[in-house]
Amino acid sequence: MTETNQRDAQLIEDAKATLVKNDLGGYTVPTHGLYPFQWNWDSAIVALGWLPFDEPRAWEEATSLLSAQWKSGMVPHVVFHQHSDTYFPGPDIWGVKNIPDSTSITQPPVLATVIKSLFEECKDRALAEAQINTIVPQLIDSHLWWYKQRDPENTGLVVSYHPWESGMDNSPAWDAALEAVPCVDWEYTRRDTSHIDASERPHKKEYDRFLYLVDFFRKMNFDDTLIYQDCPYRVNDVSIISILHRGTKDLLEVCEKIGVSNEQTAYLEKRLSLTEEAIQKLWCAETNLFHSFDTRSNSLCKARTSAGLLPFFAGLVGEHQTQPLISELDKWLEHSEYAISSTHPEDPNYEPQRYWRGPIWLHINWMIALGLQDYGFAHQAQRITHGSRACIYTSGFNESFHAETGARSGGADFSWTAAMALYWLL
Ligand code: 9YW
Repeated sequence: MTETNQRDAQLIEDAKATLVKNDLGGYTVPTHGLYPFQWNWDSAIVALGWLPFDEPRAWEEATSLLSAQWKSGMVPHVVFHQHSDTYFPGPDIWGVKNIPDSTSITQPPVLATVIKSLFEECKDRALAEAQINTIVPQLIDSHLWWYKQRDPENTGLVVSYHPWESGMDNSPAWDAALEAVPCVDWEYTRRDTSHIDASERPHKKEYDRFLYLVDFFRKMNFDDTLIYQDCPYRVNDVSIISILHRGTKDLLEVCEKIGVSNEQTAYLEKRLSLTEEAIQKLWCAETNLFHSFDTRSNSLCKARTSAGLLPFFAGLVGEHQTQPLISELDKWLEHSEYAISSTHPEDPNYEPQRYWRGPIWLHINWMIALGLQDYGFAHQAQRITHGSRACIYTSGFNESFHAETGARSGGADFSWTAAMALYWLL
C-alpha cells in the first residue's frame, strides 16, 4: 500500500466511525453537543455517507427525517426526536406540538437529489424498490408544498422566511434583509458559544432577529398564508431555488423510471419552466454572479457568496452567463489552495473564520462541482474536488474549514463532512 492509500484507508475508517458515533438510532446528529437533533439537509447528505457501507441505514436516515413531515407537505428543518438541553432554541421556544416534535421552518430540499442517487446506486435492488415507492409520494408532497406555499403568486421563485432555512445562517447575503427585522424583546442564553468560540459564530444582533422570527411564526399559528403576507423577512434565496430546481428534476426522473405520471408530476414540470424564466431576475452583470433577492426591499442581496454558483447544480445557468461566471469562479479559486469559500474573498464582508461569512463547506463544494461537471467544466470540478480533499487531509472532519488555511472551523467530528469524505472524496 502506498502512503496515500494508507492514509485514505485510515480516513475511511475514521469517517465511518464518525457516522457511527453520531448515530442516535435511525438518525444521525450533525455532531454531539452543538447540534443534538436531526437536521434536514444534514441528514440528506449523511444518507450518502451511509450508502457505501450500510445501505439499509442510508434509507433509514431519509425515512426518519420524512417521519416528521407535516400534513402540509413541509419537511422541517430540525426534528427533536429526543430531549437535549445543549442547544438553543429548543422545542419549547418553537412551540410546535407534533409527533415527532420539530421546528416550524424548513431547509434546502437536497433530499430528492440524494434519493435519486440512493435509488440508482443501491446494490440491494429489492431494498431500493421497496423504499422508493414509499418515499416518492412524500417527496412529491414536499415539492408541491414548496411551490404552492412558498410561491403562491407563481413568480417562479420560492421564498424563504428565515436565514436558518437557507442553512447559511449568517451569510452576508442576509445582512440588509435581516436589519429590517425587529429584535426579540426577551432575554435568552445562547448555547452555541459555549461549544464554539464566539469568533466563529453569528453575532447577537443576528440571533436577536432569528428569534424574533421564530416568535413571529408561532404568533401566526404557523399559517402559511399569513406568514407569506406579513413575514418581515422574505427572500428569494438563490441556493434554495437552485437546490429545489435540481431536486424537482431528479424527482421527476425517478418518477419516470418507476412509472409515476399524474397531475402532480405534470404540475411540477410546469413549475420547472417558470423557474427557468424567472431565474434571470437573480443574475447580476456587475458581479457576474447570481444573487438572492429581498422581496421586501425589492433589491438584490448584493453580497458575493457561493450560493451564487449553485445555479450550475440546478442547470439554470444560461449561455450568456456561463463564461462570465466561470471567470469569476477562476478568480475566486486563486485566493485559496483549498476550495470555494462561502463568501468571496474580495467581498467587503468576508471573514475567513466566521461560519457562513467565509469558511469552506464541503457539501456546497460538492454541489458546485457536480454542476460544473454537468456543464463540461471538468477542470474546475476537479480543482474543487482536490481542494476539498485537501481540507480533510489538513484538518479532518470538521463542520467547515478556514477559507485560507484549511484549518478546522466550527464543530468537530461532523457528520456531513465525514459523509462527503466517504461518498465523494475518498
Ligand atoms: C444553527 C446543522 C446545522 C446546519 C446549518 C448550519 C447550522 C444551526 O448547523 O445551523 O443553530 O446555527 O448553518 O446549515 O444544517 O449542521
